[in-house]
Amino acid sequence: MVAVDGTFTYAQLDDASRRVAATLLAGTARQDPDGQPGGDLLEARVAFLVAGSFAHVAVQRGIWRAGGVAVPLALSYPSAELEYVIRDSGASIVVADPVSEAVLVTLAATAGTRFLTTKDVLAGGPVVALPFLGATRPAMIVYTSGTTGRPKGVVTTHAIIGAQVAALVEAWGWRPSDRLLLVLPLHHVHGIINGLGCALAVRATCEILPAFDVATTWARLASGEITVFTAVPTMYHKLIAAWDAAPAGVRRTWSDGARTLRLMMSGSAALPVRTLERWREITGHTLLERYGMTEIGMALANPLEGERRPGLVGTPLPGVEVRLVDEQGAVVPQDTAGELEVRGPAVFREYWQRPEETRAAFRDGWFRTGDVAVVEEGTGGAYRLLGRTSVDIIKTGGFKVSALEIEEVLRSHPAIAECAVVGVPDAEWGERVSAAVELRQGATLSLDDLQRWAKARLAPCKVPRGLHIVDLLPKNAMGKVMKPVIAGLFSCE
Ligand code: MCA
Ligand code: AMP
Repeated sequence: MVAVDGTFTYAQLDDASRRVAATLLAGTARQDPDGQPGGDLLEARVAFLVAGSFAHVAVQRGIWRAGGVAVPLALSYPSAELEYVIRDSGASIVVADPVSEAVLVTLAATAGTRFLTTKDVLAGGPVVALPFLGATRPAMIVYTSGTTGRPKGVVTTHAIIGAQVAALVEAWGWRPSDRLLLVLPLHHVHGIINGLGCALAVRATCEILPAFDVATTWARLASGEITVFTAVPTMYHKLIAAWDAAPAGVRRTWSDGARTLRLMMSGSAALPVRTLERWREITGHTLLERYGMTEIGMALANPLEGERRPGLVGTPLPGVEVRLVDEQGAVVPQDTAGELEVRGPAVFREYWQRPEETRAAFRDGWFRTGDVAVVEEGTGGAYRLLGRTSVDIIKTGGFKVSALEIEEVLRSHPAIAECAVVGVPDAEWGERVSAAVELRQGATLSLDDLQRWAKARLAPCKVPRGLHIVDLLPKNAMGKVMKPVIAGLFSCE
C-alpha cells in the first residue's frame, strides 16, 4: 500500500490493524474460555475520521478485528453533520487523525464517547486474543440520504461486504499484480468497496491519495504504473478540462500513460455520453460504466471483455438478481420502464434502528432502489437508467443528497419563510443543488449569504449553488410544490 504516510506491506497492515484492535479492546478485556486475555467490542460502533491513508485502512480493519462496527465519517462535513452521524449510530468510540482532532474531541465529549487519535490506536494496547468474527455480524454503517428525514445508516455484515467484493473481483478480473489509484472519499461504497475492498481482497497494490486532485491524478495515471482506476463522472469531467488546458507535450505524456491501464471505470452517477467519448479520444479507454447503490453494492455493469455500450449500465453482476416492476410490483416486459429491484447476498441488512424504513424499502424480499430503468430490444439484456421515482433525490458530484433534508435546514434560516430545493442538470456536477425561496417580510438574501450560512450546517455537496427568490412557490391544485416548474426557473438562467 502506498499513501501519504508511507509504503507498507500486507504484513505491516496485519500488524497495525492488530495494534488498533488491541487499543480499542483495552478496557473491555475479559478472560476467554481458554484462559487467554481477550475481548470483543460486541458490535459497538466506532466512528472514525481519518483521511485516505494507511492509517485509515489500519483503523477500519482494526475495528473489524476487535468485533466493532466501522462508521466512516466524511472529511468535508461541518461539525453539525458529524455530530448527527456520531449520535445516530450510537458510537461509543471516536477515532480521528491529527487534522480532525480538534473538532472531534469536542464532539466526542458532548456525545459522551471515548476519544482516540490515530496515533493512540496505532501505538497498540496489551496483547489480547482477538474475537472470532461470525460472517453474519454487522461490520459497517455507511450513511446515505433518502426521501424520508435525515440520512440513514446502511448496515452491512461481513458476509454482505464479502459478497459485494467477490462479485467485483470476479467481474473485473482483480489480481495481485494490479495497482489501483484510489482518489475517492472513503465514507462511501464506491471508494470503500469498489476501490479499497477489491484491491485488498486480492492483495493488490493500493495507492491512496488523501483527496482527489486533478494534477496529482494525471501525474499518477501518466506514470505507467497504475492498472486500475475508478471515479465519478465529475472527476472525469475535471480531468478532461485539465487535459484540454494542458500544452501539447503534456497532453501526449498524459494520454500515453493512461493508455497503459488495464481498466478504467465510472459510476455513482450517470456518465454523460459526451464525457465517455472525450475520455476515449484522450486515453483510448471506453469507460466501464456500472450501476450501484449504498444499500446493494454494485448491481449492473458493462462487461470487462466485450462491448461497453455508451448510455447503458450493463447486465447483472455475478450473484445479483435484478428485475423491473410496475407500481403494483408486477414484472414489466422488455421495452417498458419499471422500478429496478435487487435481490441477493450483497443486499444490506437494515437501516440502522429504522425498522419501518427498512420494511418499506423491500417488496417480497426485493430491495426497491427507487431508480427507473428499461431493457430495450437488441441490447443483449443491458439496462438503461431513466431516472428516479422521486424528484427529491439529487445526485451532485456523485454524492446523493435529499432535497427534503436541505429544505428542512434552509427553513430555519431567519430570512426564509418557505423554500423548495431541486436538482438542476449540469454538465460538470450532474445536477446542481438549487433553492427557490419565499422570503419573510422585509428580509433580503443573497446567494453568498445563504452559502456562508449553509456551509456551517450542511455538507459541502448539499450547499445550494443557485438561488431564486420568488413571491410564491408554484403549487398544484393539491397544494404541492411543482418542482419541475422550479427547476425550469434555473435552467433558463
Ligand atoms: C463542490 N463544489 C460544488 C460541489 N461540490 N459545486 C457544485 N456542486 C457540487 N456538488 C464547489 C465547491 O464549493 C468549491 O467551490 C469547488 O466546487 C471545489 O470544491 P471541492 O470540494 O474542492 O471540490 P472537489 O474536491 O473538486 O470535489 C469534487 C469531487 C467530489 C472530488 C468530484 O464531489 C467527490 O469526491 N465526489 C465523489 C463522490 C463519491 O465518492 N460518491 C460515491 C457515492 P468554492 O471554491 O467556490 O467553494 S455513491 C456510491 O458509493 C454508490 C454505491 C455508487 O454507485 O458508487
Ligand atoms: P448512493 O445512494 O449514494 O449509493 O447512490 C446510489 C444512486 O446513484 C443510485 O440509486 C443511482 O441513482 C445512482 N447511480 C449509481 N450509478 C449510476 C450510474 N452508472 N448511472 C446513473 N446513476 C447511477
